[in-house]
Amino acid sequence: MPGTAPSTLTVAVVGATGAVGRTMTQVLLEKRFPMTSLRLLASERSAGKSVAVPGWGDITVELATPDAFEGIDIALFSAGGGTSKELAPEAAGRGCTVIDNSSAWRMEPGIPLVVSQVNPDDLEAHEGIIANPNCSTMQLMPPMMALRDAVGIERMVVDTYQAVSGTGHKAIVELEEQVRAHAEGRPKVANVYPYPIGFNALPHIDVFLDNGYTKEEWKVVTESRKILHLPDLRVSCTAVRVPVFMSHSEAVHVETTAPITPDRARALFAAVPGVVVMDDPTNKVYPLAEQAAGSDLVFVGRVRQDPSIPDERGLAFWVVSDNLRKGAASNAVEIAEVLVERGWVASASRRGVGAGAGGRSGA
Ligand code: NAP
Ligand code: 3JN
Repeated sequence: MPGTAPSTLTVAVVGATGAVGRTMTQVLLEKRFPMTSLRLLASERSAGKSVAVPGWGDITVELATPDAFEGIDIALFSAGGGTSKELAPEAAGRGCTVIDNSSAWRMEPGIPLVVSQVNPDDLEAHEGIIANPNCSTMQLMPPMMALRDAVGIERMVVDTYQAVSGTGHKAIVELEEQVRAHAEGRPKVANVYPYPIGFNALPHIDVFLDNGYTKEEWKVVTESRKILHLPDLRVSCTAVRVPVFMSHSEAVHVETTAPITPDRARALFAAVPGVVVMDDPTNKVYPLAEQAAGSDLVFVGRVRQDPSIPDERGLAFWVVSDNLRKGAASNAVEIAEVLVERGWVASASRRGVGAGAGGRSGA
């Protein structure tokens, strides 16, 4: 039975001074999220500093400690996996619903891993911690859901072209500096990445695993299976960092169970909320990273048959989305919106869905 949403909501952004945290605050304000109080949390490096928040005045950044979560209804975390591991259970134990943007909890059984328009029903059973997927997984899921539901999917091969903003503000500054250095004939100095990212393509995102894949690539494999409820889906991924500031692009090859034509796929994609099909190559219409930046939409184009798969069961397409918005902050806020709409802000046990009962926003 759904609980009742509190009439006054206190929301916290944890990691509020970072690239993702700042976007989370911006998206909360843009969407007019129904909060009556906004708290900004970070480490001791930023605690005590003041942040100007349009419409809310200057908000003082607080130190993220377990007790800081007393009285907070929803906390959007983007302060790294270590902070999430330590503080998310502390927050949840104090009645706060955590929407975590790190990889710390994504593959934990019982923790919902949710793309707002793909598997929102998975939120109902949450026990205080909800995981937001990796940005590369995120933008793939709405079109893949459409194919799964219409014709079934057997296999997916994804190659990513990822923007430097996925590494945070320091990587944006490094690319800018390397572009300047190139123009001025100076050497390009790499600090953030193992090699210069300027005028380069680095097939190395996150650490290498024993199986030869990077952790970023393996997140796409495992997270896709969990979100789509397809534990046996065959997936391979190559993740590449490219000298783009904003928006990740992906080349996707899918083997479907039943035949599908590109025309039908375009119609299926266009019917998914939050997906826009841009596919008129003769007029040079296809999704571009620069155009997607600042949008919460997922753009799909270059839809064509993959002739390497028989019986019209192969499809190739190109997916682009703003990695800091739909890929991180906007999906987290969309999850919070679903929780409020459905009265699921408190955990299932506090709502009385599980063994427990009672709770601040419980029925
Ligand atoms: P960033 O720009 O470096 O910001 C990190 C933020 O975390 C800052 O606000 C920092 O606060 C805070 N922080 C660091 N250690 C902390 C601690 N011990 N306690 C509290 N706050 C702490 O990084 P970002 O690019 O925003 O990314 C942040 C995290 O979001 C990543 O580590 C990752 O887990 C996640 N992320 C997810 C996606 C995705 O695909 N969904 C994409 C990018 C990032 P100070 O100002 O005090 O240092
Ligand atoms: O590199 C990108 O484009 C996305 C980066 C995501 C990221 C960066 C640092 C740590 C993550 C993530 O969300 O998977 C993490 C992490 O929490 O593992």
